[in-house]
Amino acid sequence: MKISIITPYLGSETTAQAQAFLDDCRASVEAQEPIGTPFTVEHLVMPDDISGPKGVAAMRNAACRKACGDFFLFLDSDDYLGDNALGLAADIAAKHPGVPVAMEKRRTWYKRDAELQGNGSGENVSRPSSEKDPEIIFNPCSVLGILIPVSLIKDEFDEDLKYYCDIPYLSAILEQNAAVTAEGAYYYKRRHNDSVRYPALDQIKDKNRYAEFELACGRIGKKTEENGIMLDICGYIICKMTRGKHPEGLTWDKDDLAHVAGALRLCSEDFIRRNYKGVGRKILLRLLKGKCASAQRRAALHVMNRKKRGILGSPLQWKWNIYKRIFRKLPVKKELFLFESFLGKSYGDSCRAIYEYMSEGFASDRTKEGEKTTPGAYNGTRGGRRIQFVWVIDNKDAHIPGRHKEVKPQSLKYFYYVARCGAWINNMRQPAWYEKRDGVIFLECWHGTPLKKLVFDMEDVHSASPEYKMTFYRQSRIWDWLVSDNAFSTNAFMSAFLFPKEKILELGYPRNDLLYAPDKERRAAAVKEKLGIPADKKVVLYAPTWRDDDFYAPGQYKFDLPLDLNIMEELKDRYFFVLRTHYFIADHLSLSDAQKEFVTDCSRYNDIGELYLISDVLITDYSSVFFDYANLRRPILFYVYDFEKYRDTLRGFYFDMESRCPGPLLYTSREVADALKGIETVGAEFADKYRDFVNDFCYLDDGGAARRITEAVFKEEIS
Ligand code: C2G
Repeated sequence: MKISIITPYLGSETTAQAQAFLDDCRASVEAQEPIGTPFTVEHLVMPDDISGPKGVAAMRNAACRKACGDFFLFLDSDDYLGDNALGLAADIAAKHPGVPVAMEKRRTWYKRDAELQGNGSGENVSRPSSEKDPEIIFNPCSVLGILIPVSLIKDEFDEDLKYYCDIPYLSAILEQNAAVTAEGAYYYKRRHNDSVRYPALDQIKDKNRYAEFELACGRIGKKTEENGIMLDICGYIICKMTRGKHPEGLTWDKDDLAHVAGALRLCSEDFIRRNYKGVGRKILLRLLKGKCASAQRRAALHVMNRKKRGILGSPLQWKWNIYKRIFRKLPVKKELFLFESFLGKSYGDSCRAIYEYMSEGFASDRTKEGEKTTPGAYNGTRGGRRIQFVWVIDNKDAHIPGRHKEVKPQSLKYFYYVARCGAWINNMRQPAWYEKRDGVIFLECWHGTPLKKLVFDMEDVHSASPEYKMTFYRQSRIWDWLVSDNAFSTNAFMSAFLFPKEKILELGYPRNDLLYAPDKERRAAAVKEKLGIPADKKVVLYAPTWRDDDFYAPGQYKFDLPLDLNIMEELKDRYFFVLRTHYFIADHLSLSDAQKEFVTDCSRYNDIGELYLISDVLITDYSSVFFDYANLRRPILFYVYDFEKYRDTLRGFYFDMESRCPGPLLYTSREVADALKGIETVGAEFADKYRDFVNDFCYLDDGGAARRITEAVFKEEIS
């Protein structure tokens, strides 16, 4: 048996990601071995013309003309085969001569290694139905992953069809013989997480898509109901219409709906009643009778119910409605400055430093009332009105000084201030629904120099929101300014956020001003006392980052303390441990009474900057905390128990940790304890690397970043 595998490689697929996808595709073919029935394989990868792309159909036709196998198998360049897929399919084909053999299809976000080693997503989507997750859009009548005997192939692909050339092609084959399934033979259909630079065909916004769909469906033969084609078409329509919004980000209009209804022309009412029930049946029947608007209303109601919102909506949706219909109609208050740090979980980070720098200016107002002045601080009005400060905060330990208002995240007041503020100073992404109004300045401080790859530099996205590249892209387009701590971060932000250099303020991190404060010793002593840490103990701060693939829901990540406290206990005469989980971590650490004698949990502590001040040693992993901490020139240990997985699967790094980190990479709690015992030796051993590291990453921090940023952004604005 000779199998010709046909892979078009489109002209648009020029990105490194497309190449990586193709490498996976090729590797998956090379890994195929016969199980019982012997076979040979020719893999025909047909690159499209970059200067004048001809499209999938033309590339497939060109490859088919060259192919000399007895079977064709169409495999897209962004997909791959599971292990033994071909062997299993060939065995079935040998038992059923002249019959097409369909592999089971799985959709995945991940590359081959991750998927096949069990870190993937792999949902089976061989047959769509209204009950299935509507996010899974199935290609109707897809030729992919079907071992087709060449004797069944009559026509070429229609090169005028850009998206749906498979429909008439495959229906002509299946009309002769329905396919049998090769169970356990997987065809992995890979989802594209970068729809900005490398959209899959089903992510392309094209107003003509549904007209072509109708046209392609019009070319299928009469026996469509018997061989699964109509099931595919109907399933596809239900999936598309019950996605919640228009699947390609456009809006459903009358024409689209009429085309979708037109695609059902060869389908009978009886067929729909036999195969569908519930909402799927209702939508299809309405379309069949030409009641397109009614079908769409039914689909929208289904989406609303699925989200458990009901007709009236959730409380959050109500607030959002008031925001949209009332608050946003009120004029922008240019003098209203909104501050938010880590989603309102803390009064800290660069937003705090900028606020304190700005608000101290008002201390000079207070002199008139006999209070103390802070000289050199910022003072002002915007749009002729005195600046008002509002903090988004939900942390009982946050004691925000100065004249300001506080609002809780997601409260009605929050929506009010978000709608009306004239400046928003944030260190994370704003909500996806926020639309910036004229005259508003959005200052994005961000939250760290990146070691781990971010957004568009990440290959696969393993976190709870796999579509986060697109969302991030949309959100970051409204940022007027983005703060960067060093030239390295600037470059990373340009490639990771696709962000323009002109809008990046490479002026140091305001949050690190604290580490240069003249009274930092006094502040550290006060914090130590507040936390009840014995003054005679050295303090170790353990601050790891989060793991993308270990979550309950978006923004709610799991955490099992990897540091063995039984081993750390050996060091309790010398050290006191401060544990600090990342703000995404939902799990709470539980400490026994005995452990509380040498450990404290400061995960909810307001500002990690103050914890840097009190600690003598930092233990971290891949978190950006060490870039900031290095400003203190104190020892840093890297406890990287899952180094290879983090580097090769979860994220990847911007530089080689082994050669550039200013401290040792340690893999077990025992190694950490030993390093702590000999911390002086560590210091001496890493002195040169530490110096280079500080020169590369901390050279802008000097205690004056908040002033520089405030002046760069607001000097012209504020009088
Ligand atoms: N942080 C913290 N406690 C931790 C870890 C982090 O308070 N245990 C705070 C620090 O201010 C840190 C910031 O959160 O700088 C960002 O945390 P990261 O671990 O670096 O991870 P992430 O939030 O994914 O940010 O470009 C910055 C990062 O690399 C991405």
